[in-house]
Amino acid sequence: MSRTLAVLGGERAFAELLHVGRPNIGDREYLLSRINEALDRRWLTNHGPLVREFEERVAEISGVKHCVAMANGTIALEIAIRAAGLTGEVIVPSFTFVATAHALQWQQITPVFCDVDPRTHTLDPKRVEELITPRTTGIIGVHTWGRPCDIDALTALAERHGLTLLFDAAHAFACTYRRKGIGGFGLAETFSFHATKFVNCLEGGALVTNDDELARTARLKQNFGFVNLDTVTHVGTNGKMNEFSAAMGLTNLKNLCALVEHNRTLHAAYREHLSGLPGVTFMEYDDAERNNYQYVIVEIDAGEAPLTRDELVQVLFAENIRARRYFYPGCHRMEPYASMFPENDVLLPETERLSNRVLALPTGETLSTADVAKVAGVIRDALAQAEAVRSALRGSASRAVSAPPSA
Ligand code: T4K
Repeated sequence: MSRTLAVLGGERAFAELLHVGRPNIGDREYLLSRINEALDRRWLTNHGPLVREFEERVAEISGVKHCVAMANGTIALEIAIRAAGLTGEVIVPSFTFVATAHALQWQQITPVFCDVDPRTHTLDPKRVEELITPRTTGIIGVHTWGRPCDIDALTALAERHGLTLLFDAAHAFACTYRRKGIGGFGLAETFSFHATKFVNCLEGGALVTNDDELARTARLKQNFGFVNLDTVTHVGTNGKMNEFSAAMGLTNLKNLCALVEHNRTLHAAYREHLSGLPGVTFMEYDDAERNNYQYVIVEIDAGEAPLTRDELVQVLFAENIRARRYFYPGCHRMEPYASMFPENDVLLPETERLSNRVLALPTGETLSTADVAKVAGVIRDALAQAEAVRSALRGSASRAVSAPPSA
């Protein structure tokens, strides 16, 4: 029996806000005991024992030689870019979180935006090749939603043109590509362990690599360039992770299998409840690989679905379900890039299309399969009553409904 939607005057489906990216906390006793250890030691940052343990675990799970834990995913990317010696122009997708582009522009390197493959949402290698110029020094692929880029094609392309290949693996910790851990591809890869990621360090990130020299340089750059107490050999910054962050990360890692399994169960539940809806495409993961299932992504086709993605967002917000329009708009529509490259609106058709179709739904430790059934039920009901919903959104009721945020 369907309930009355909040936009049509019914009760909200959830009394409290349901977020995409609600932090996973895990075993609080364990977390507090690890924090207490650090307090007892009075060793709070600067490559302390908890950070070293976290680095070892991340390297082991990713199957790589080196992990340098960082203060966040953005600085991990900035340091990877700098340690790899990138300059001039670097090819990146526009369909990504803006940190990927900013990490370049912050260092006076021009991000050259490339379109994505509409099936995979990741860099289209054919389009990448068209953008290579004499100023190009590298390519940064993004394993969007934890689904790996076409790594083989990008690796071959980078080798053919003598370019450095890096991966922004912010979404892809604990995933594999051809059964090999994400982390070991390109010259280096970077993870984000932000509070909203399925393994979180409050704020945190990591650079992972099998390259000894890159790891050494990255570690120096992360710590002001100090090689010992008094000697500085590199321009550096402060990108260090602190001990409390590592304690949070270790707490999530202790629970890693259960976290992934829970995400997988919720993902499967969404798939079941959302199947067969007109104009709604559910993003699948390749079950032959290891995935973290941390994103539940649907695409709403404005031509086929009775409501647009943005109308659905308004319906969901009214129910206290904070579904997110990742990545809307594409980076090329954000400043300074929109002014730098006004022509990108027409040069990136797939990015434009995706950024108007994609919707991220809540998942993670704080949700149950019953919650998923409720969220999916709202989507089903809204699509089934599209005409009434649309006129409510247009009419007086819409004034009471929070509009989706503009970015
Ligand atoms: N590359 C890629 C591809 C990335 O996706 C990201 C980050 C990066 C690089 C950079 O990594 P970091 O430097 O961030 O480590 C969120 C995250 O802030 C961001 O880390 C993430 N990607 C991006 C995809 O999503 P916002 O601005 O959309 O959402 P935010 O942080 O406001 O949080 C989302 C929701 O989560 C909120 O509505 C409320 C809830 N929330 C958030 C926090 C922080 C909580 O319930 N508790 C919390 O503590 O960026």
